[in-house]
Amino acid sequence: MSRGRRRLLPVLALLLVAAAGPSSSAEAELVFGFYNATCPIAEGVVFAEMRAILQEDATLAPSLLRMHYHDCFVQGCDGSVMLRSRRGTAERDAAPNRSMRGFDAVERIKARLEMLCPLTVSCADIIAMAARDAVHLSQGPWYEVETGRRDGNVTVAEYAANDLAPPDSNIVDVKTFFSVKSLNSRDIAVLFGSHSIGTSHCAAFQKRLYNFTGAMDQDPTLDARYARRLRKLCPRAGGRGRTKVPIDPGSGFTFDLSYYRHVLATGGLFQSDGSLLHDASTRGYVEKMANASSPDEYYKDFAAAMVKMGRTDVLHGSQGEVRTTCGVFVD
Ligand code: HEM
Ligand SMILES: *[C@@H]1O[C@H](CO)[C@@H](O)[C@H](O)[C@H]1NC(C)=O
Ligand SMILES: *[C@@H]1O[C@H](CO)[C@@H](O)[C@H](O)[C@H]1NC(C)=O
Ligand SMILES: *[C@@H]1O[C@H](CO)[C@@H](O)[C@H](O)[C@H]1NC(C)=O
Ligand SMILES: *[C@@H]1O[C@H](CO)[C@@H](O)[C@H](O)[C@H]1NC(C)=O
Ligand SMILES: CC(=O)N[C@H]1CO[C@H](CO)[C@@H](O)[C@@H]1O
Repeated sequence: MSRGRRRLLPVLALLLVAAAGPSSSAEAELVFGFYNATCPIAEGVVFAEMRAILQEDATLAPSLLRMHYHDCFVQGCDGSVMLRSRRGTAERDAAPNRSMRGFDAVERIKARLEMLCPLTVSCADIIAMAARDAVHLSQGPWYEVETGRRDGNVTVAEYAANDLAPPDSNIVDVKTFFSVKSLNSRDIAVLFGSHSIGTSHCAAFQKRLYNFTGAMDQDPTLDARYARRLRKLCPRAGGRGRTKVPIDPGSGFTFDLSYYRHVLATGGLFQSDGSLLHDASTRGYVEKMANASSPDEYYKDFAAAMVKMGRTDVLHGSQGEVRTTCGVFVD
C-alpha cells in the first residue's frame, strides 16, 4: 500500500468513529480489582511470574510493555495480539510485529493462572498487568491496572499495519494515529516515555542516518555526535539486521526520565520520538520532564495515560471470551 494511502486510513477511521457518536472506549466497563472475588490471587500470580520471567531474561520487560500498546492499538485491548495464523495473516505476522517478543511469557503466566483459576482471567488483562509489572520491575512506578477485559478471537494482519504509527512518523501523523484511539497530545508525550526502556533494530531508524530525503543525506534534526555513534552501531549495509541498540542509551533498562533528556538533547532514536519537539504542547512536556528533579509527577501522568490506553475498545461483560490458551490458531 502506498505511504499516502496508509496515512489516510486513520483519518477515515477517525471520521467513522466521530460519525458513530461516543467511542466505545468511553463506555468501557473496566474496574480496579475485577478478579477480587473470582480469582483474588490473579495480580499476585502475574507479578510473581513476571519477576521469575525477568530474572531469566531482563530484556523481556520492555517487550511486554510494548505488547500492551500493540494489543490496545490494534482492534482494542482484546488479547488478539497473541492469536496465531497458519496462513500468516494474524496481527503478529504484520511488519510492526516482526520485532515483538514475550509471547511465551504471556503463555506461561496464562498457564499458571489456568491451574489456579481456570477460565477466569483473560489474556488481555494478563497483558495489561504484565506491562504494569514490567514497568515496576524496571524501577518504574507501580500503578493500579483496571481489569475486566475479555478476549477477541479475530486477528487481521492489515489492522496492525494500519493502526500502528511507523517510526518515521512526524508529529501530525502521530497525533492522527493516537486521536483515532481517543488519546491526545499529552497522552502521546507521556506514553512515549515508555521508550525509556528497550531496544530497537537498526532498520527502524536507518533512513535517518543514510538516506533521509532520498538524497543520501542525514536527518538534520538528529544530533551529529549521536548520529555518528548510531552509524557505527548500524553500518549502511545493515549487517545481518540483528543488531539492536537501546532506544534511551545509557539507561535502556531503567524506567526513568532520561528518555526526555535524550530526546531534547539529540532528537531521539526514531523520527517519531524527535517529533515530540515539533509541537508546542508535546515539546513543553518533554522540556518539563527533562528538567524535573523528581519523577513523581511523571509517574502519576504515566499511570493515568496507561489506564486510559488500557480502555481502548475493550470487550467486557458477555462480549468475547476467556480462553485456556492465548495464542490459539484462528486458521
Ligand atoms: C508513534 C508511536 C510509536 C512508534 C512509532 C514506536 C516505534 C517503536 C519501534 C520501531 C520500536 C523498536 C522495535 C524493534 O525494532 O525492536 C519500539 C520499541 C518499543 N516501544 Fe514503541 N513506538 C511507539 C509507541 C509506543 C508506546 C505508546 C509504547 C508503550 C506504551 C511503546 C513501547 C515500546 C517499548 C517498551 C519498546 C521496546 C521493546 C523491546 O525492547 O522489546 N511504544 N517502538
Ligand atoms: C477490589 O479490592 C480493592 C482493594 O480492596 C478495591 O479497591 C476495589 O475497588 C475492589 N474492586 C472490586 C471490583 O471489588
Ligand atoms: C535512497 O532513497 C531513494 C528515494 O527513496 C531511493 O530511490 C534510493 O534507492 C535510496 N538509496 C539507497 C542506497 O538506499
Ligand atoms: C528545560 O531546559 C531546557 C534546556 O536546558 C530549557 O530550554 C527549557 O526552558 C527548560 N524548561 C523548563 C520548563 O524549565
Ligand atoms: C468468536 O467469539 C464469538 C463471541 O464473541 C463467538 O460467537 C464465535 O463463535 C467465536 N468464533 C470462534 C472462531 O471461536
Ligand atoms: C513473533 C512473530 O510471530 N513474528 C512474526 C512477525 O511477522 C513475520 C513475517 O510475517 C513472521 O515470520 C514472524 O513469525
